[in-house]
Amino acid sequence: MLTIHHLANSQSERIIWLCEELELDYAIRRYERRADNQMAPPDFKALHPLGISPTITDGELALCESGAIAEYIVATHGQGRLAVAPDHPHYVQHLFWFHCANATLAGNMLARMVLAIGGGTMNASTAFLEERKQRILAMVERQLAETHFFGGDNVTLADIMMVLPLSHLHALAKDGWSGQPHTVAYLERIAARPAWQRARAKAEPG
Ligand SMILES: N[C@@H](CCC(=O)N[C@@H](CS)C(=O)NCC(=O)O)C(=O)O
Repeated sequence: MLTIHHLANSQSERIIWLCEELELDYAIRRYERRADNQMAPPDFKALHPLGISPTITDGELALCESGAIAEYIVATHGQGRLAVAPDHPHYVQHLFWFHCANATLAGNMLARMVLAIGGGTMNASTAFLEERKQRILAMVERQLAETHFFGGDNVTLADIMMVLPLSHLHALAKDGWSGQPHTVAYLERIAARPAWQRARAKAEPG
């Protein structure tokens, strides 16, 4: 059976949300983070050589990486729903945001986190990352002024990938993100979706 190995408060929420949007029959196995360093526990690390969340298992298969997992589930369990075909008018837009989410936006946030562990003061590295993040956020805001979702008029895999990093940035924004009104409205639209609400309840019950 398709099983999401869900590390508490982690990116596997994306995959739970995807499975709820697709209304799939699947299982969740939850793991708490290690108290000493907040990493995944040994039984989670044993699932796959990379040992990061999300990890899914499906029969003999164990797979990591949100983007690979999302594409796998849509292709093998979701009859291609939430993917965008090359002949769709929003295909390239969808493709761009699907990849930008992890490759540039989440990568930027991870680099900031690593630099913060090493001291946290503003320097050339953090200035570089900040400038790139601001450019992405300006693009996000322009995109969401034009279309309701990252792949056009409906939720697609691009949203499955983009919502998590944007939600983290929203939570960190001190002024309610007044400079990103369309982005905030987008996150509210997502939060109102029944599939999102079911996913949140399953990911972090109580
Ligand atoms: N690029 C990966 C990133 C996965 C990742 O960094 N997961 C974190 C949680 S959000 C994790 O597993 N941390 C615990 C650990 O490394 O032990 C993806 O999108 O799946």
